[in-house]
Amino acid sequence: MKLAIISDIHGFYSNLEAVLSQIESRQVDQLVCLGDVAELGPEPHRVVERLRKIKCPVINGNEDGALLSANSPRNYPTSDDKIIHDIDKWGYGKLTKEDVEYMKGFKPTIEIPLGEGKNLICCHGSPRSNTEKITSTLPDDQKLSEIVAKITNPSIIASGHSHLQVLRSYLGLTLWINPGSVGLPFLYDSTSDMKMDKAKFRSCGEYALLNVEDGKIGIELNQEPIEFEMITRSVRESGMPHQEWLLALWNDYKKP
Ligand SMILES: [Mn+2]
Repeated sequence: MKLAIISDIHGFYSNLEAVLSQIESRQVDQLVCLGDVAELGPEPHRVVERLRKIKCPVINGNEDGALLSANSPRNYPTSDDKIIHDIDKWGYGKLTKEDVEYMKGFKPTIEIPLGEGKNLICCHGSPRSNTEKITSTLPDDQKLSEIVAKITNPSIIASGHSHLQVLRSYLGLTLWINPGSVGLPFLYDSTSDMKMDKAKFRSCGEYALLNVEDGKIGIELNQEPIEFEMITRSVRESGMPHQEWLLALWNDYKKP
């Protein structure tokens, strides 16, 4: 059985297309998305429509909730928070009724049987919260075992949210995978809070492939290069607010 895991597309349709075409060439049996599909990027509707049409099961990410509630008032602790809210309101306005209904059906967790008693638990942050961040540098196995305490027999856990690829084992038994981010892969681990003024993104689309055969598990963490030009073009043609603010978050950005 071959599974593809994607996460954190954030409205970057050309990244999604590049990643999906790689995945298609690998003839996978199933695709799953760990959430944060449309918020912040230039093409929220096209991303949601694409996932909807291929009937991709999707986890409810924290930013999926933020996008769906974009018309509610928010506090702005920093000036970036106001900018992000402007973009969220614009993005929500681009979604169709069908998109919104589809997004409301996103699940907190999805469990996929892998055969021979093994299973894959998919979530956005952790199985208990879509804002809990599991990175490769999270220090202790104790914390991980507490996080999964209520889960019976986890073989593999896949989570997104940190936009950083992870493969780690804990207690010698269970594997934790993060496929990274399709639309906004971080250049480095900002282990404190994910503040946008510290963020830098790379021009690539990340995803994971999971191969399970005769009880053996193989995992690939992949990075598909994306032309920064293509990202720039999609942002500038979108009509979205705060375009230069957004593009300046890329490592490749040069002022026009
Ligand atoms: Mn995200």
